[in-house]
Amino acid sequence: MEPDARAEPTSPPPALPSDLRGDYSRAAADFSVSQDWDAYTQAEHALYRRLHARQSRLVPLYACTEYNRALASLDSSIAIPRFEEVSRRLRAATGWEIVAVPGLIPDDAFFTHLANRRFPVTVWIRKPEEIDYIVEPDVFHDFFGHVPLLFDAQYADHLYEYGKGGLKALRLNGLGFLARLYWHTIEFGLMRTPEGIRAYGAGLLSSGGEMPYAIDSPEPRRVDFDLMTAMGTPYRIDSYQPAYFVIESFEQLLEETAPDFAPLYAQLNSQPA
Ligand code: HBI
Ligand code: FE
Repeated sequence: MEPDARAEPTSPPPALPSDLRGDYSRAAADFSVSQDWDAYTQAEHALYRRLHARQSRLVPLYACTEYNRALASLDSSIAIPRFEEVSRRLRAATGWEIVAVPGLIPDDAFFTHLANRRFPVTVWIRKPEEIDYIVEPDVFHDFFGHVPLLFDAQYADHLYEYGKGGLKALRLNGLGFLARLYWHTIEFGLMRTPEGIRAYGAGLLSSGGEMPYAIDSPEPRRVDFDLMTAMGTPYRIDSYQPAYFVIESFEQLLEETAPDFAPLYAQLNSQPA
């Protein structure tokens, strides 16, 4: 018997980890904060420039054309970007904007922002000793990894639909499956292009090591994107992925994630863990 789709989720969405490093004390109810751009130090801008220069050498070789085209139009290499300035251009391009946040925010707040075409971007930047790896998303991961593709209409539309789907998933106990979909696409997705396999996932685009690894190494599996397989595949948060999902285009991603996910959640929830 199909579980009642209206059934309350067995457990509330996981609360935020307790030891987050951002300052949540000044956050509004929707977890937005002011970016306070003048508070960034020269050292922080210099670290941002260092990260931007490192990835700017890699993305022409490893990132998809849509990303490189959008990044080229953002003169964001010389300092931590002013979110409001980028939002003005983003609104004109795809109707999206940046919302400054203190770091990871609860799922319902996160999805509500996406469902209103607002992308949460963390305001703080990592420490120099974290240049190669950081657990929580910082301003470099969020801005360099996620923001440029918001200028691509099909990618932006997918993320908007994803946000609305997320709000529904919270009610249908499908959050874990949707988080996997996000992880295997928006964070670590690959795309097949005429020039070969290229990265579009933010976790790859902002990483010095994993982007070349995901594309060049014989180690990981690279599997054609399939919605149910992606939602059924757990992801690793503290190591490179053992498998990466490959889409043909953002159009395919938009089309494949258009259907109502409720029956898929029911099917996935009824599968052995
Ligand atoms: N919060 N700021 C921020 N950024 C994220 O990517 C994020 C989040 N909260 C929840 C979350 N991602 C995931 O749970 C969803 O992608 C499923
Ligand atoms: Fe991210």
